[in-house]
Amino acid sequence: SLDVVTIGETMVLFSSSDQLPLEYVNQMQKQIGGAESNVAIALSRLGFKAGWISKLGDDPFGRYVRKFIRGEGVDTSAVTFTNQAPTAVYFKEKLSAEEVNVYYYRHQSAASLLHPADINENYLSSAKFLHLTGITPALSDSCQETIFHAIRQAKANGLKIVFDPNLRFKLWKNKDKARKTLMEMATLSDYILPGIEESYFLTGEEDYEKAAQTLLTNEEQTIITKLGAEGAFYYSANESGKVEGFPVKQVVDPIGAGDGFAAGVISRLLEGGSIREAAERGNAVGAFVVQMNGDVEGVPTRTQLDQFIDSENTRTD
Ligand code: KDG
Repeated sequence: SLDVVTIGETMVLFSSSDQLPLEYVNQMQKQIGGAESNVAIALSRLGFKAGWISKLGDDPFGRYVRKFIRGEGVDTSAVTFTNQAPTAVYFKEKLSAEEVNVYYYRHQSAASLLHPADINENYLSSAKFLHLTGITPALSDSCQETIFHAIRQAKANGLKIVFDPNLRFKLWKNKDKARKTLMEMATLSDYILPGIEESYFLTGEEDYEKAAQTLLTNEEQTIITKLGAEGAFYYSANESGKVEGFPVKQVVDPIGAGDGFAAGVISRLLEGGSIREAAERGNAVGAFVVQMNGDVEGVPTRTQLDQFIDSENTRTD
């Protein structure tokens, strides 16, 4: 049985250690990136059992992606391969530590062929949480159907749904469609983890507390809004509050921080922690991720995380 199941596309990622416009970069390194597998890998490093559902091309990149994710201890038994489409690739352009652009080569990729039949109900129902992001429904119509199908199965089997809007304008044909689809997913979710700008986009508000109130559409839900270095704001029918961010020595690569945050939140909820503790854990994991190159390389192990939190709690300066 699993603690968490997640569904989404993972791409091979090429990036350069040089801070240069991509057109002048000559050497690149090969890594992987995919919001949902980033979360699964992070949960696995923190000691939980995560399963990742996806489709990969029957090609060297597909095999590389599966090997990497499986090597991190994530269950990949529900991943399928197709020879109808290739594994997606993406390129990261780093102009400065904070200014990072991404270029996708993922249109009609293998994962865009994900279909409701790729979700095995027995597999899904063995987990306690289903983690989803707003990236997957933007990939294709069949991906969107797959996500809503999974949501129905999760609800029928008593799983809690954690939703990260992960708004990617490059993938959506228009903003109204993006807003409508992401709001529909939010309404069906138990935990919604928007970034501050995403919460504004979805609700039309310009204040994160008001935006969180608007995102809450039923009494059972919890909103945790990521405020970057400022920490996080949590809001539910019974409680609300703000937690401080952890100090970060140097931001090296911000991509993947939100996924680390989601994994931190879910890990604490799995331990029976409070919403406030979950938000704190999310911040701690996010702080690790931004201090290392790569989308997932910076995620701490359980031991590293515990040491970091202990040292923060005993800090006297
Ligand atoms: O959250 C980080 C992800 O955005 C990154 O790993 C790649 O999944 C990705 C995407 O679609 O941008």
